[in-house]
Amino acid sequence: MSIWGRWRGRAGPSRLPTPAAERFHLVLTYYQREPAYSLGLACISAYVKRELDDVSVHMVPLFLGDDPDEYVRHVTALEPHLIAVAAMHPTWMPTQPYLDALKRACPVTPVIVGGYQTIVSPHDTLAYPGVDYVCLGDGEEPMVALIRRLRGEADPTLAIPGVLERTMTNARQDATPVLVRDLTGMPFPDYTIFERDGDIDYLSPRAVQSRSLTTLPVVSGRGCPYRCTYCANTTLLELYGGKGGLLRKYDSQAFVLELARLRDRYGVEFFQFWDEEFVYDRRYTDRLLELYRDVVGLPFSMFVRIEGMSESLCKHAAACGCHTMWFGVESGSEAYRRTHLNRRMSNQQILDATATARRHGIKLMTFNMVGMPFETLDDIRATFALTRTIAPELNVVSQYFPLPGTPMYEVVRRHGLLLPQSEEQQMWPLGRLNIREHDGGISGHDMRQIATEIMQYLEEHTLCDA
Ligand code: B12
Repeated sequence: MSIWGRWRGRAGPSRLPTPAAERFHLVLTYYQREPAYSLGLACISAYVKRELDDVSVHMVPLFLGDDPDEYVRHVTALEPHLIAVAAMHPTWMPTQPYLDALKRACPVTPVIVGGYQTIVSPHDTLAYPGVDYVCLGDGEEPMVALIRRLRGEADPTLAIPGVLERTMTNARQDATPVLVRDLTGMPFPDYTIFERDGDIDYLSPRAVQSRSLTTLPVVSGRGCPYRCTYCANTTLLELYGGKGGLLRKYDSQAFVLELARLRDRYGVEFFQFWDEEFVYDRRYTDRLLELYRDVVGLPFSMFVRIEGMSESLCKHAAACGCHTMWFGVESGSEAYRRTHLNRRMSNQQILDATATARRHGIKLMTFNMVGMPFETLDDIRATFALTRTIAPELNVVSQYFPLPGTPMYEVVRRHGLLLPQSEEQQMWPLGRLNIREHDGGISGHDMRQIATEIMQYLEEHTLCDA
């Protein structure tokens, strides 16, 4: 009796592999406006490959404007036994037409969706035709359990922890999200799934560092201790029972050796640390940076909060190769930040921190949001006055987008400012409000006006390395 057999034919929608094929084909896919890594899927791939034999993992990214038929041809050619979709709230709607096309082409191939969309809105996602399973938290263990189930190695009548499934009655579902509590036992993300002819340079995320450098995003851990009202991290803090549960780190020694391996494997010339907040644990970060300097020795960038940009941190980071610090300003109005964003730093603190970084030769990339609820034209003018003073090498401006599960989403919903979501919204240019016009907020007309000025500023003031 082959390993596949005991529960053959009783599972939900599935296309069990014939004994001859034996290998289980897992297709990972995610929608992005422009080419970008999905570290979430890379972590899942690494764990599935470590825990299960006979599984082939294929990545089929989906980009804005991709032809659905071409995409379906690409996916079906891989003869998937399971299709795993990563989705954020803003990318879920644009993903749907491709899911529809997939389901028309291979109706019995099961589809699981995971990521922030399902962490925040699991039932809405499961209700979408063509979705068979949704993952409620971290995906590593649930994916292994689901593959075992689909291969007939687990009792299909038993619920899979952390997974909701369409064909199972709610009563029997185990809706407890499975959370990776300790990263030190987990494999590092599997970047091979992004390779094209053994190369990954085509995905190098551009920022302030030179466009010619092979750049790789990495994370030394997961989680952020802060509760900014517009960010999904607040949802994660609830999910993990506070920062004690959410903040996790890889073993620093093992992590640095992994970076050295990736450097040599892919000819990496620059690392971007994509940890939401890289320095909240100074003892860990200081040790990691020393090891990094001695073992890896490449320039890098990091996400950091203003409060973390102290003299000692900037001095140490610069000495270890820090090229750029990325941080959120979001709004230049102290009052708006304090009242609406739960961000209490003063403008003077922001200016002192950026001066400290500059003194140590560190470049700056800042993030602003515009079009937020109860944000006035004067507030946005204050944002750009402060940005001009900071004069970052690169300033990224996003049009505020209400994210379900965040405190600010509740404010928008409570005040009746939600707009019906549309696929096109993804493509809306900066300057088009993603919420209804309202008293005390900027008008649509003024938003378009100031957006033109912002784009002009960005054109004239973006100073990326040649
Ligand atoms: C790195 C990052 C990016 C990167 C890469 C995004 C990507 N493809 O993953 C870039 C810079 C491209 C990016 C862009 C954007 N981002 Co971003 N980003 C992040 C960040 C900082 C870290 C995400 C990460 O890699 N975590 C580490 C990995 C290992 O964890 P993970 O992704 O959570 O994956 C685990 C689970 O979620 C789950 N899982 C994930 N995918 C799947 C799939 C399946 C099938 C399963 C079963 C499980 C599963 O298992 C994984 C392993 O345990 C988060 C902040 C945060 N708090 O996480 C914001 C975050 C994800 N981004 C967010 C947003 C809104 C965006 C933008 C829309 C912003 C904008 N307006 O442009 C754009 C979207 C771009 C686009 N549409 O193309 C939001 C999403 C919120 C939401 N409710 O959807 C977050 C949470 C930040 C926030 N402000 O709230 N982002």
